[in-house]
Order: sequence, then structure tokens, then C-alpha cells
Amino acid sequence: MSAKARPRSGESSNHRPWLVITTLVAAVCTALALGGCAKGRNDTSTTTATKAKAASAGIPVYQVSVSKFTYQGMPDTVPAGKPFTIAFTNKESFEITHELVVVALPSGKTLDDLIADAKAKGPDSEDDWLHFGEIGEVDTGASGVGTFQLPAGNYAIACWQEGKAGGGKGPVHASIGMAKAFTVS
Ligand SMILES: [Cu+2]
Repeated sequence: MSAKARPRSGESSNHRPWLVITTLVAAVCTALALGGCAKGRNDTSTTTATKAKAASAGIPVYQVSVSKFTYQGMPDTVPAGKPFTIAFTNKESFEITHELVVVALPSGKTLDDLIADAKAKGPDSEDDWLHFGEIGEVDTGASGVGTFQLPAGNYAIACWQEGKAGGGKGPVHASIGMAKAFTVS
């Protein structure tokens, strides 16, 4: 569904989240999210319902949020080879779209390399990193949910959206620090 929601050139089918066992996206629109439902989310399930489903299946649910272009709540380590769910909420105080893309940090690469790449190449830099699924466009006041299952290794979550506070385009968010490394072990 993320491919439909945000097609990008250069993403081949094997670049898609083949290890994601399920990806559920729930858009929760609040009164503050002006036109926040207009982007055509078809899934009407709520974050609460998804959490309940995940909890009943024994899958841990991590509450991750973003404010001031900074992810909060993402654990430093998650278990390898076991499903986990991220409930991602955009808690900005202004209207903006964020995302949570899970990518591998290959041997010899660090989060600093990802950030430097985003600074140098902007949105095109997203394709430099192997994707393991994502929670696509989440507007201010909304939440998205995804379930992931990852082999052991080093990973990051990052946002390659380009919106800026007040409207228009600014630097890709990963380049200004909307990225966090985590370990799967
Ligand atoms: Cu962002």
C-alpha cells in the first residue's frame, strides 16, 4: 500500500518491503488535521483496533512519535526474526507530512552516513538504502501503523519527506536529523 500511496521512481519490486509480514495503515484524523483525510487512506481501522489485534497476537507494539522533526519512542534494540508493530504518530504543532521508512545500515555505514547522503542528494538519497518497509505519509495529528519482522543487523528509521513548516518544500527531513538508528538482535 505504501507503493500506491507514494510511488517513487527507481524503486523496483524487490526493493519493496518483502520482509514485512503485514502492514496496516490507519489514518486517525482529528479536528485539527485540516483536510487531513483527503489523501485517500482506504483503511479505516483505528490505531486502537490495530494495537488490540497486535497485542492479542503477542506482538509488541512500540509507540513512536515525531515532533520538531525528531523521532521519539523508537527502542534502541528490537528482537530479531520476530514481528513487532510500530504505531507512528505525527505530533507536530504545525501541518506537515512525515513518514517512517525502515532501512538497513549495511556493514561500515552509520546513521551519520545516511544523514550526510540526505544532505548531499536530497530525496534521491532514499534509493541508496535497502528498504524493509515503511509507514507512509502521516499528516499532523494522524497515526500510521506497520508490522515488521527483521533479520539481525543494523537499521535506521528515517523520513525523506520535504515539506517545511508553513508550507512549501525544504530540506529532506532525514538531512535535518529525522533519522534514528536501531539494532535488531
Ligand atoms: Cu518528516
